[in-house]
Amino acid sequence: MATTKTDASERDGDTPLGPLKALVIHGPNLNLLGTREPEIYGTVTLKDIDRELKRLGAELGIAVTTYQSNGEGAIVDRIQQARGRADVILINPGAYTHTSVAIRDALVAVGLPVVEVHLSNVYRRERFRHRSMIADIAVGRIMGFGAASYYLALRAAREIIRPRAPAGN
Ligand code: CA2
Repeated sequence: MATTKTDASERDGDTPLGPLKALVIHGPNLNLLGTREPEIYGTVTLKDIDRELKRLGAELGIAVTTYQSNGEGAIVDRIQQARGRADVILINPGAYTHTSVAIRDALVAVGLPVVEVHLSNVYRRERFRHRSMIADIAVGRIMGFGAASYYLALRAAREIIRPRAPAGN
């Protein structure tokens, strides 16, 4: 008899599948969250955000891996490593959003759907923050909701990543 599956780790009828995989990348200075400039970036720490992303991911059937680096090259390396290992990339490239052709090129090369995330609404800030090097290659952008931008982005990711076919298909 057919059963109704509500567990997101068992999609497509009765075939058990592994959870979808999201890689969340935080760019430079985001390790300082919660310790400086709370009026712009809030009081939540990056550790808090990562913990909530993993908890929410478990609820949504998404295995969440998080990564933070202050280095452009390190971020490029991490994006390249995601090929075949992640289904979607959520990225807040921090200040590199506005400058980095290298991060853009890596995201294009890896070919995974990308959700661009920002804590602040960059359009309410200085003009140089209005330009994003990845806006046009992202599936979508979520900004302005503080830490909740990440959680909304994870929910958005759940909508855009197609279930993988069962092994052998
Ligand atoms: O709003 C965002 O998420 C940004 O990506 C944050 C970047 C900024 O350069 C972008 O224009 C918008 C800056 C991240 C710096 O994070 C800090 C956190 C606490 C204290 C100081 C910096």
